Amino acid sequence: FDKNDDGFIDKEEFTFCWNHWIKVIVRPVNAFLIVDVQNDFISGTLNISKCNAQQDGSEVVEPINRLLETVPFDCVFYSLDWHPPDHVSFIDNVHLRELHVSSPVSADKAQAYDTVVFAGPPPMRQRLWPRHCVQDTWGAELSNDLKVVDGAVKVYKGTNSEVDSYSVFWDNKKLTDTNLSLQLRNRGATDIYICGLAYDVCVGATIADALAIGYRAVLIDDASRGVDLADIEKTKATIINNHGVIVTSDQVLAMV
Ligand code: VGL
Ligand code: ZN
Repeated sequence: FDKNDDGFIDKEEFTFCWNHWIKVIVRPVNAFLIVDVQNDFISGTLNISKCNAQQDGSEVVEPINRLLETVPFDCVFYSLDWHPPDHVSFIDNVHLRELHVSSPVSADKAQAYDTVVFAGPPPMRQRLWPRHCVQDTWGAELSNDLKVVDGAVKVYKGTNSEVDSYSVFWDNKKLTDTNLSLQLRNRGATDIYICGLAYDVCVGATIADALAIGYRAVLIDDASRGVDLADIEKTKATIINNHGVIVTSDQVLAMV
């Protein structure tokens, strides 16, 4: 600071600098994470509208596009469920691996959406799904209607045949990090806005990890659709209990 004739710091200059720096210091760095808005979940083999909650996955596209066009997020991430053909979560692969004696269902009786226990070691609980989001297939592509902004980063998960990955941060056994946490750290992110498919599966697991890491995490309710109504309610309760925030896309738009 320049000193005045009386030897004191100029008050106007000090106030200007303080106001500038305090804004820099407390300014949030907002990341937008769009989870698994892929063809298979909307109209393909794991079409969530055929699941218990009967929600239409395509309905997330419009609010997400509106947010992308209106809100100046500091960084945007798109995650993709990206499985190899022999992935452990596919019902038609259940015979490829041995089940543990404690498995509630045998390989011969198992159907899509059942939970089994694979032998391991260690034993591993796994919900079985129809074959979906196989790498480099149409079903794994992002919805054609979804806006993809310049400079956005794509994060691929579920690429290890032997372990499923619901969270965009880590696989279900926390063996491997997807690189999302490093990318968020590099950008100095403080707040993460999360939405997409499926509310009670990958969106829920991702926001739980974001909160556990210590991010301020915000779930955009009307930009998410899920599989099971009871599980969606459990997901919301977990978010609230862990000091996350649930908002509508209109509330996010109103902040601009
Ligand atoms: C998902 C089931 C299986 C999801 C991924 O993206 O929510 N759900 N794989
Ligand atoms: Zn999957």
